[in-house]
Formats: sequence, structure tokens, C-alpha cells
Amino acid sequence: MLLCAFIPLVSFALAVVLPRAEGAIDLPDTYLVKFKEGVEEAVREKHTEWVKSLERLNDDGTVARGLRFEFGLAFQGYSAVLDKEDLKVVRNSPEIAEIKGVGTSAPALTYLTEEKAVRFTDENVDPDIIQLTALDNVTDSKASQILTEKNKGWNTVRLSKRDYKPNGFNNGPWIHDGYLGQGVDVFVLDSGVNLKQPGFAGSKVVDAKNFVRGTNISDNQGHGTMCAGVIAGRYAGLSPKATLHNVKIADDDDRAACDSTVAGIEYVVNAPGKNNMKVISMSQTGFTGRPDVSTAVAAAVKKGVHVVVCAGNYDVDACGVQPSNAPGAIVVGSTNPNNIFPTKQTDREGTNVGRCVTIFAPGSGVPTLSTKNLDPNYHYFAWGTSIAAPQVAALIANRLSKVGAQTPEEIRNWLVGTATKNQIGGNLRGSPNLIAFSGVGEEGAGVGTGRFTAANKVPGLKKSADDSDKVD
Ligand SMILES: *[C@@H]1O[C@H](CO)[C@@H](O)[C@H](O)[C@H]1NC(C)=O
Ligand SMILES: CC(=O)N[C@H]1CO[C@H](CO)[C@@H](O)[C@@H]1O
Repeated sequence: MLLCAFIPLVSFALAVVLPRAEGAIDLPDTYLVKFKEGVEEAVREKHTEWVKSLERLNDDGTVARGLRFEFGLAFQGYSAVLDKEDLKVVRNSPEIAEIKGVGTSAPALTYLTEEKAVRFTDENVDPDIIQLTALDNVTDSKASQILTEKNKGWNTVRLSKRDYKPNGFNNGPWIHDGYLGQGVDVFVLDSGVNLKQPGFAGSKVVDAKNFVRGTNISDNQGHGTMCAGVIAGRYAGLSPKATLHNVKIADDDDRAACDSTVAGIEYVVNAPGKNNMKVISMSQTGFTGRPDVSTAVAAAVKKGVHVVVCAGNYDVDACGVQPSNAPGAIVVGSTNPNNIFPTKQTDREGTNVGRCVTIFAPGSGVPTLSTKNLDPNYHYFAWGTSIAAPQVAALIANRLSKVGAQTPEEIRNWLVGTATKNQIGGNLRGSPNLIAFSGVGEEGAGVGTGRFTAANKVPGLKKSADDSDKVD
């Protein structure tokens, strides 16, 4: 998902300084401030009231001075824009433990917009090889049957067939059981989601919260809609019955500020509903060298939320990158249709590796939705760990939908236990040889078929030559 290689920094202090991904920036005069542990609430409140009193807004609604966000999950604190005098006051406050600058994630989609790495069907692949089907009637069908659905993209085959043959896009069905995320809340923390995209018709996609001042909550960039499409899209989505919440943490250049991201994560933990039925899908990575995002992810997992993050596309050790180094996070790397993980020949296709990667999922040419082209005939094909992660979030949503609330540990054990093993070729460099698997059809249930009518096809896409819809 990231254009550039990252530049490791040498750490001088005892504290671990995480490397900075190129493209990530520091926000001017913006600080994350932590209270000392054990400081009385009244003292914190008084301090925070003072920060609030500094407020000055720019014309576009962004904060020129004063409070940005308050935090209370992994630590008590706030973020704020402070001038020199303000900063002096904060530094001299005995209740304050730590003050640091706020940086961002590295923007993801530069290559998409400038180099068109994600293209529509007709430009990029033979239109004969893909024909997406709508899930309208799956939504009506009873859960618990084993259903097959043709030609939803190679990724769905890879995720639901053990004996997947690495021979292109159209090599079998998507096998699922109809639960498809019903009753599960999936939170996409990204650049927003475009609810006007007709590919979400019939899905439960809602605007939840915008943590980026000066923008509207829609996706004006593309990355968030891309991630949401493969979860809740009517055609390309793997969990079309889930409720998908748009939590905007990245700006219209797809840069997520650390503080917006921590605020977004805290929002999910505090949102209504059982934490064990919530899934965060966050394809934002390369946060600059402060561990607060990883700390927030770990705290959310401790509170019972399932957190799925992308490994990053840099071809480096995921343990050196935020937030893929977060304890408890499910970290997703990327494989391609030939069952090897792509090396970074192109920016879009690399994957981070190593023991901090939990699992791999399809990350090359995965059908999903665009925020810009609202023509229902078209789907984007997306590349990178950014699109791999939401597919694993979707499998988790489907699992929760079927078995009910699970702890993050239970879900991790299931995901790793049911994964397809030892099919990835190439130099794994310490990564687990695991490809995500839906688990459907391996629990003694009878196998049936769910046919999809011609009416369900995406208009304008040619019919596939592959007529097989059986489970084999
Ligand atoms: C949201 O912001 C974008 C970018 O500034 C703008 O193009 C779009 O019209 C806005 N949408 C709404 C509904 O205000
Ligand atoms: C889109 C589509 O094909 N929907 C069908 C779902 O099933 C009902 C009843 O079986 C049909 O009437 C719809 O046309």
C-alpha cells in the first residue's frame, strides 16, 4: 500500500525509535501529551479545560491552536496544537509525564492515482475471466447451508478452497455458509467510505465518525472505499451482511495522524455493542517513530476487540513497523495468484514479512470498489497488503456471525489453526507459511449449492468460460 521504502533510523535513546516510512510527515506544532499515572481526575480536567480555552480554528475548521483529541484507553492524555508559550506551560506542569510530536502514517495510494496501479476490469485483465455476482439473494437465503458462488475473483477461491490451483483468476467458486457477517460490526479505519458508491446498495454501510477536521466523512481519496468494498460490497464483498462503520482517520491524501488514529481506535472500543463482536480493519501503516498507535491497538485487543492490520508493502520485517508490531494485532501479509508472496518489484506488490506477520491473504488483483468511478459496471482491482487485511477482517466477521462472540485469542487460534499451511513458495524470511481460510465446509455440514441468477450479474461484464459451480 505504500509507495516508498522506509528509512531506518538509528536509535540513540533507550526508548525504541521506530523507523519512519517515507511519505509520513510530522504535523506542525502538534503534540501528544500524556498525564502521569495516578494524577487525579480533577487535575487532569483542569489542565484539559485550559487547553480547550486556547482554541482557535482555521477557516477550514482545522485546529490552529488548542485541543485536538482526548485519550483515556492506553493512557490518559490529549493531543493539541500548541504555540511556544503554551508548550512552556505544558512542560512546566507537574501532572504531565510526556510530550511528543504527532506524525502520520505513510500515504497509501499515491501509486494508484498517479500510476493507475488499480485499474478497471477492461483495462487490466481479460474481461472473460471475471464476472462478479451480487449477493442480494444470499442475503435472503438461510444461513448454515454451504453455498457456492462462481467467479467472484481468484481471491475468494484462494480463501475458500484448500486445493486452490495457482492458475489465474477464474479457477473455482467462493464457498461460504450464508452467515456473512450478520450481527457483526466491522469498523474500517481509513480515508473514509463513499456511501454513494452503488456497489454498497443493500449493504449496511454507515458513517460512524470523522476524526479528520477540515474534511467531510466521505472518501475523497479511494483507499477507504477500496478496503470497505471487499468487506461489504454487494458484489465483491465477503461479509455483505455485516454492519460496516466508516471511521475516518486518514485525510484526503490518505495520511492518518497518530492522534486521529488513536482516537478512532478508542471510539471503537467505546462504541455500543459487545467488543467481542467488533472487528477493526485498519490498512494504515508506516506511522512515524512513536509507538502510540501500536499501544492503542494492543489496548483495544485487551478490551476484546478484534484488530486486523496490514503488514505493509515495504518488503521488510513487520516487527519494525507500526502498527504491525502491536501485541495481539492480526497482521496480514499479501500473496499473489501463484501462491508466492510478491517481492517488491513494484511498489504496489511488496509485503512485509517475519514473525510479526500472523497470516497471508490475497493481495494482487482483488476486485473491490472505487470512490471515483460510481459506474456499477466497474470494479477496481486492488493490490497490496491494504486489500489483504480487510479480507481477513471479513473472514473473522463471518466466523463471529456463525459462532457468536469470541475473544481475540480464540479468533487468532481459529484463524491460524484453520489456515491453509505450507502452500506459499518463495523466501518466507521467518514468516509463517499460512494462507487465510474461511473454514467453511470442513465442519461436517452437508454441501449444497446456491446458484446465482443472471439478474445478479454485474451488467456489462462478459460471462466466464468456467461454468463450474461445484465444490471440489
Ligand atoms: C467532500 O469533500 C470533497 C473534497 O473536498 C468534495 O469534493 C466533496 O464535494 C465533499 N462532499 C460533500 C458531500 O460535501
Ligand atoms: C437480484 C436478484 O436476482 N434478486 C432476486 C432474488 O430472489 C427473488 C425471489 O427469489 C427474486 O425475485 C429477485 O429477482
